[in-house]
Amino acid sequence: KEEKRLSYEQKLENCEHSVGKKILEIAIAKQSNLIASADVTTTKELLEFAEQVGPHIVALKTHIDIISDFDSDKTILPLKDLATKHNFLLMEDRKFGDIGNTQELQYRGGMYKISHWADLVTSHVIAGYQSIDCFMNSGVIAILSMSSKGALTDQNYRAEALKIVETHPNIIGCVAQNKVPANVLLFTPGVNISSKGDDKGQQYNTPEHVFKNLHTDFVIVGRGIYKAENVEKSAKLYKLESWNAYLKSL
Ligand code: BMP
Repeated sequence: KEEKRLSYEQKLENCEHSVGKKILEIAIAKQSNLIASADVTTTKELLEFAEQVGPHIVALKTHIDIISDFDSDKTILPLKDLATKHNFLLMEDRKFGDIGNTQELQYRGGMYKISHWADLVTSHVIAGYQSIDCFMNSGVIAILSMSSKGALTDQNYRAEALKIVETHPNIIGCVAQNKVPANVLLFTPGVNISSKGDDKGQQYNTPEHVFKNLHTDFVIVGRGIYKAENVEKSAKLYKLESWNAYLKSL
């Protein structure tokens, strides 16, 4: 018999990490399991986007190093204010992938000072269990597998990575395109309602597919929202479709 998926309420009971709890509480309060990916390249676009999608999301995912005019006062301070105003978390999709010492420098220092503002960070676990110890101020979402065609994250890699996901106290969940044990929070990118993929290897599934077949907890949507003619309307649509798909999968 198929393993039943757990509800956000059940996951909240089992969750020990404060940021893991927070994202689940926001999901329940806002009836949303949507993370919008803000893959825009200026501070102005980033803040406008956050203002428009803020009411509908649990987290805003950034690639902070693609912002051409990054400035911690002008970019991060207003972004944090918007996160407070609309009750969403900030998730920096840095995909760390180095030894612990280097990751610590990248996480705490440089111009982005990610540790000062990111509630969540993504990281590969390719450098082993201890490489994740440095992420003390954020919840870590580990990359288990990737959405692009030909990704090298095969079954053996995923099984080894999952052991780290299930035992490291800094890790709150993982990014994957496959089912994971019910106690692990699953974040799934590569979600789009109207497209099957792009010409750079990205592959898309629908919200319906990922909630039904993968028991995903949170969908991550980029171009489906930020490239839409009406950004707010599209965020609302993805929020509704994904929430309904979650309810159906219970
Ligand atoms: P889009 O929906 O426009 O394809 O964007 C997907 C976003 O999710 C991008 O920011 C990308 O970096 C990220 N992502 C992904 O697409 N696949 C993965 O396996 C992991 C990701 O973080």
